Formats: sequence, C-alpha cells, structure tokens
Amino acid sequence: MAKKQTPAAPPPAKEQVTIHDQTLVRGQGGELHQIAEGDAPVLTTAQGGPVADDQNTLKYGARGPTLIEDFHFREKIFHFDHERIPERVVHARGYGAHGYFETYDSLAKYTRADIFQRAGEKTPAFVRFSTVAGSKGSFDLARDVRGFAVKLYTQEGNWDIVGNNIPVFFIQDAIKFPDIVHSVKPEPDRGFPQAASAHDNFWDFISLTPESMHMIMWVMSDRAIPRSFRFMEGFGVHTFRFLDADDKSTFVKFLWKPKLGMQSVVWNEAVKINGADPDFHRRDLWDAIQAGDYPEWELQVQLFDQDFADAFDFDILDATKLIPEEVLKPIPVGRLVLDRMPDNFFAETEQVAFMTQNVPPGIDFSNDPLLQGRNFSYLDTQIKRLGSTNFTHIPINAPKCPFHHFQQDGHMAMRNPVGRVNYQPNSWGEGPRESPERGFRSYAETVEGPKVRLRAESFADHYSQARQFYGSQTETEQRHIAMALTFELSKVETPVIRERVVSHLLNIDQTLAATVAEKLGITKLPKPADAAVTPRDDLAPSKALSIIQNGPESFKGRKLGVLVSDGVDAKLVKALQTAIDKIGAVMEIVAPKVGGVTASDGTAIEADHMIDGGPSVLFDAVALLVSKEGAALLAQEAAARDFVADAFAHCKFIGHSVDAEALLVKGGIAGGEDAGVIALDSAGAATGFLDACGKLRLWERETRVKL
Ligand code: HDE
Repeated sequence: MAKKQTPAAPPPAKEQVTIHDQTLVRGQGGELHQIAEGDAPVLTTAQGGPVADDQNTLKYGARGPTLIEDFHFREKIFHFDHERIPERVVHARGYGAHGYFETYDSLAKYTRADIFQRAGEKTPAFVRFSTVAGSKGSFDLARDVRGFAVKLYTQEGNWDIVGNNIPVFFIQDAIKFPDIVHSVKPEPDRGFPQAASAHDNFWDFISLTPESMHMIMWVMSDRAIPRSFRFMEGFGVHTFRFLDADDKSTFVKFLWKPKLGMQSVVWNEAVKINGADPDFHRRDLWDAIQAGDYPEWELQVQLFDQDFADAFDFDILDATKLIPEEVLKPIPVGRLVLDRMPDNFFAETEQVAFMTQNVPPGIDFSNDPLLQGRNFSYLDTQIKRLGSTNFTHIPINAPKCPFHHFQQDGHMAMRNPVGRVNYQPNSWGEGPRESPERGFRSYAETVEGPKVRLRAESFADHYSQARQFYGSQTETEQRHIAMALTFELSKVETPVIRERVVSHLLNIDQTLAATVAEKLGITKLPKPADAAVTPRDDLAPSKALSIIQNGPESFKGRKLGVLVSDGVDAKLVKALQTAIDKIGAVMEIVAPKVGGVTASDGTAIEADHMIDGGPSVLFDAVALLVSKEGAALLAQEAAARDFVADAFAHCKFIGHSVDAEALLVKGGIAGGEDAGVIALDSAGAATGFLDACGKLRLWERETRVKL
C-alpha cells in the first residue's frame, strides 16, 4: 500500500515590511519580495504566464529534491545560461550613443548620396567607440587605437563609416589582419597580458612588419591614451569614392573633428585611472549626455581627383599613409551630435552591427586592399556574433527608410513577406522592383592585369610618413613617444626583438632611436633596418598631426576636482562653481567623507567623492580649498598627499587656498611652485585660475617632475 503523503503545511501568514516607502512581503526564508498590488504589472514567464512565487523552486517537501516539472525555474535558468553572445573578436569593449548628423550644404556636385543633397537635413545616427585589443570587461585607458564607428540611417539605407581615431593602419593587406590581431591579444599559452601591446608577441610581429612603422608612431603617441571619446578625432582611414548623378568619381577621405578640441592623458595617469575608474571613458560620455552637454564632431572631407592621386607622394590606396591636411585642405560638410544614450546597452551597443560594405548610392569603395578585405569580414562576423542572418531585424540594425526585399525565413525571422509573392520577376504585378536610376551603382572602373599575389611597389615606402609624423610633434609629444616605446619594449623579454625595433626607429629619427636604446640599456646601436625605399626627409611637418598644437585653449567640457575640508571658505567654493558654470565645465567636490563638510559660514557642502574614491587623475585640474586645520589633517592622509602629488606630476593646474600650505608641503610641491600652481586668495581669483586651466596642462613642468 502506498505510503500516505503528508500534506504540505499551509503557507505562513505573510508579514509586510515597509522600506523606503515600498511595501515588501517577508517570505518563508526571511527574504523580502514584491507582490503585485494596484496597477503594478504581474511578473510572468516569457510565455506570458503569471508567476506566483519567484523566490522558491518547486520541491518535493520543504527539504526535498527539486522537481523537473518547475517550468518557470527551468525557463528562467535556461535563458540566463544563454545570456552571453560572442564578444567582438576585436573592438570588444565599446560604448555607444544615439544622435544625429546634420548636413551643412548640398554636395550634389560631388555625390548623389541622399544624405548630402539638402542643407540642414538631419539623419539619425548611432556611434560606437571602442578599444581594439581588450576583452569586453577590460579597462578604458589601455594604450590602444580607439574605434570610431558611425551608423547613419539615411533615406537610402544605412551608411556605416567604421573608422578609428588614428588615420592610418598597421598593415596594408587584409590577409595580415588575423596575424596582427593574434599578436596583440593575450599570448595563447599564458592567457595574458590583457588589453596591452607591451609584450613579446606584439613587438615581434611589429618588428618583422616594417609597414606598421607609421602606425606605431601614432600608437606610441598620446593619441592612444585619449582623455575621453569627446576629445578625439575620427577617421574613415581608407580612400573612398563619391559618385555624382552621372557616376563621375571624386576620391574622398572622411575626418571627424571634435568640437571641444583634442586632449589626451599621460601614461602614468592612464595606469592610475584604470584602477580608480575602469569605466572612465564610458562614464564621461554618459555624464556629458545626461547633463545635456552633447558631444559634437564636424565631418570634414578631403576631396581629390585622379590627377591629384597620380601626383601625390604615396599611393592613395595604401592605408598606412595619410594625406596631410596642409597638402589637401579638408572641407567641413556636416556635424554629428550625440544626444541620447541607448535604453539598453545589450540591445543596442552590443548588438549593433557595423559593416564597411554598408554604403548608400553615391558612395563607393576604392581598391584599397584593406578595405576590400574588410568588406568581406564585417558581414561574416555578424553571423558568428549575432547568430542569425536576420541580424538586420534587430531594431538598432534595421534601416529607418522604407525597405522591401524577398529575403525570408532563417533563425529568429521577425519579418517575412506577406502574401504569395516572394520572388521576382513575377506575373502577379506585386512586390519591389529594381531601379537602375535610384539603385546603387558601382564605379565602372577599368581594371586589368594578371591574377597575382603581389604588393604594389607604390606601397613600399614604410618610413617617410612615420618620420613626418614624429617631426610634426612638439618636444613634449616627442618625449611621450620615446617614453611609450621605452615602456612597451621594457616589457619585451627577448633582447633581439627590442633591438629590431630600434633598428626601425633609426630609419625614423636618430635621436628617438638613441634615446630609446639608451633607456633600454642597449649600449651598441644596431644597424638601421633595410629599407625598401630610402626614407625621405623632405616632407614638411604637418601641424594638424599634433594634439598640443591644436589645443582648445579652453576648459569648456572639462572637469575640476575640488578637495575641501571642514572650515572651507564657502565664498570661494561658490565663486569657483559660478566661474565653472559660465564656461560650461563641471566641478566635483572631493572630501574626507562622502557626507561632505561644513563650510566656514556653517553651510553644508555635499561631496561627490571621498578622497579614496576621487583621486586627482579623474580630473583635468584641481583646487585645494582647505582650512588651516583641514590642511594639517589631510596632510597626514596618503590619499590626500597622492591627490596633490599626482596632479602636480601630471602637469595639471592646481588652485589652492592660502591655508593649503601644509598640504602643498606634504604633496611635495612647496618650493617647486610654478605658473600652474595658483593661489586663490580671493573669490575674484577663480576666473583667472580657470583661464589658466584652459591650457589644460603646464607641459613645461614635465621635465622637472621627471615622470
Ligand atoms: Fe575592423 N573589424 N577590421 N578595422 N573594426 C571589426 O567587426 C577587420 C580595421 C573597426 O563598434 C570586426 O563587427 C579586418 C580598420 C571598428 O562594432 C571584424 C580588418 C579599421 C570596429 C573586423 C580590419 C577598423 C571593427 C569585429 C583588416 C579602421 C568596431 C566585430 C582589413 C578604419 C565596430 C565586428 C563596432 C570591428 C575586421 C581593420 C575599424 C572582425 C578584416 C583599418 C571601429 O569584422
């Protein structure tokens, strides 16, 4: 006879608890949960079934095994187990935002692309910034190229400009892409380093690939450690074509210029930011957009014809070369404004699929072998990452113009043709038709030649533009390049690789090579690397290549960190805040406690950070507004001393109350004051201080602090 089952005990009376105005119910295990009341929606399964208990699995008795019959539990866990999709193989860590592109004037003379026909036209846009080497969860301040991918939802289909913040690339032919990427990723046997090029494999590949030398100069420059996405340029890199209504071709290169000017951090700062706020760049974009301070870039184009291309010093199909702005002046054609964060990071930023082959009628490719290879890669990678040919059904990837085609079925198909017709031509007089006038037409370029695996001879000069880039930098920027090379190569364990890199540097700049060699302890300089083409030294320096020479001379859009203590002069804090608001910058208060301090007049000042959580590396300039007692107390705290010492070492402008002396002494500044250390002896001094901050950094200090 079957044993009689004990009936389950009736559920205990539900105890109600009120926390922060919310009524919660205490469950059997003491846990608190929400029960639908009034208008609150009822929790359901993905199939829409209402859920009674989301806290406990269905069990045989209170302490018995879990029953497989619990479909709600199984559905919930099944879905969770499948939450991850493959991260991008490159550019995995990224951050996106919505906005719009506004066309300045009609470019009908050059292109029939609809987006460029009408002055003032606004086209919706989505932009994703990224690093290249690191995984999705890596830190923002890696020394790396930044992706700058723009999707423009035009009236004639999506146009993606999948660019970088550097106008050239490491390699000339797409077939080398897996090699360069493998070399920079964590080494396969040990699985490190993460998001770093400072290791043997990368520099081994680079030292064996002279075509990478121009790009290496850029990646070792401050361009690879930008202060934020808002302060970097973007480039389409390759040469493209504009085609007018008669299919006449004009070559075009695309450049994005940040309205707030360019700015980078120094390496020691980058290292510390990565610890203090690994999300530094994404937080910056989030904060700016939330505050209504919408980041903006101007789109500029370099336009040229075949005669210019034939006469230019380098091959315009070679992505390791650029056309200096002084040689071919860029023309402003529109502006890009980012004004809205995605509603959901995964749905939009993660699932967005950029593809170089997304071009509207009126824009076409050149034969750049890198671009040609990319046109295959981007479609292919979306299948792997998003898992279905129907990735264009995901809202972020769908066109925003009318579209009609007969592609159907497949995994996760959201839209299928309605009715009988799913092919053409058909006899039913239904469905879309081709349009020779409106449709995409390729430039009818005459191409002939043998089928070969050859690199054009016109691609052979690997050093001249590297030399031009280096020669176009200020002394400070050149010093940073030498420091970056030294740091990176100091992590390379194999001496012959270090020497090989120096042998390439000798073809770029003797002093640079000698400095790096000396710092690495290479006593005998190697022979310069064999160069297929003798490096030129007649290319004029280009000011546009330098960050510092293009400075904004304004603190607008930047952030001031103000370290305060009890007894702080309230008038001074207010004066700084007023001056900051006036120029459109941001001020954040750092205090011993996040609860804030009591000012001299008894008012409470709330803090944005406690000192440990708000080191000076998070700010563009700092002010030390402390009372005498406060200074003495803070001088005993390591975090406060670092706050001061780092700001000084990173060449930042430092404003201070007259009573801050004790802190300046312990921060190692006293006696070393320079034009960047400014006493705020009256409320009126705030404006002068912020004017000085417009220079962003006092680089003259750098050789003294010997960072
Ligand atoms: Fe990419 N690249 N790439 N790349 N790339 C990808 O596409 C590839 C190159 C760039 O925010 C992948 O969707 C090849 C140059 C950006 O989603 C992949 C070659 C430039 C992004 C791919 C290059 C870029 C990618 C990985 C050599 C600057 C991120 C995931 C011929 C002009 C877009 C994906 C985003 C992403 C292939 C070289 C920019 C694998 C084969 C040069 C900004 O398809």
